[in-house]
Amino acid sequence: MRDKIVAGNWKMNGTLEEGQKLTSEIVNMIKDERVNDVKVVLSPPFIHLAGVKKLIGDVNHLFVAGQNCSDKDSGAFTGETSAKMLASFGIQYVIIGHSERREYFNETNLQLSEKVKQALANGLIPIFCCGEPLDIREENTHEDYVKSQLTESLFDLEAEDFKKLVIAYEPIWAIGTGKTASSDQAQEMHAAIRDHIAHKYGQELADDISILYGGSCKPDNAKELFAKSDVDGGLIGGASLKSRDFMDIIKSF
Ligand code: 3PY
Repeated sequence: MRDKIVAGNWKMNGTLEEGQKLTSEIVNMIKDERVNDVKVVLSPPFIHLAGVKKLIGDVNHLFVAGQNCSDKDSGAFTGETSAKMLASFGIQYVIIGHSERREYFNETNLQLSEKVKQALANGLIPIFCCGEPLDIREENTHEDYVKSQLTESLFDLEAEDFKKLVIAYEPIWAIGTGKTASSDQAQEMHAAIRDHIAHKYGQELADDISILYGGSCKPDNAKELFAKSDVDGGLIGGASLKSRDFMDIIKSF
């Protein structure tokens, strides 16, 4: 049985007060409302991580993720945060390779491979993002594009490491644009990703990997997306900043 996961990517949003308010609201809703078997991950900016972790305490279902980690272990890398530091704060997940990191910070598949290894070596679960830009989708080469992202960043891992990963498929043309991939488009890509993993690591392992959909996932489309057999949850952008919307997405399973 694969984990069902809904992860809120706050991106660079929220003052101290706003971050605390949002976290407290989510904690209270999770305590009060039925959440089935969903793992809920909050991924605030680095500066909020310790505070969010503290507010969450040991509430069931709730986990915390970094939005990034360094590809280096430690040293003179001003502004960077290592996987080891995240782990030392009790953080459980880390988002790696979000398209905004790839586009605005020029992160390459090779560098992301190092980040994944840093995360795994420090006991963090990487949420590895992949996805194609609009021109690649229009050329109809999106499957090959996403498969290469996975091959180049992840396929040198041993099976026992690979099976710890969570994959997030986020078509770039659907991020922050209000456009969502249809549930059929999402299912098609998730199945292709799972198939690609199965070719390398075997069907049994591939069947155990959670693949999340990201890109304008909202309360009104989450149910249809999550109903698809290869969609195991979502990586949620804007809608994760509103506690009611985020909860409604979580409860779409
Ligand atoms: C979005 O839905 O906008 C995201 O980028 C989630 O990571």
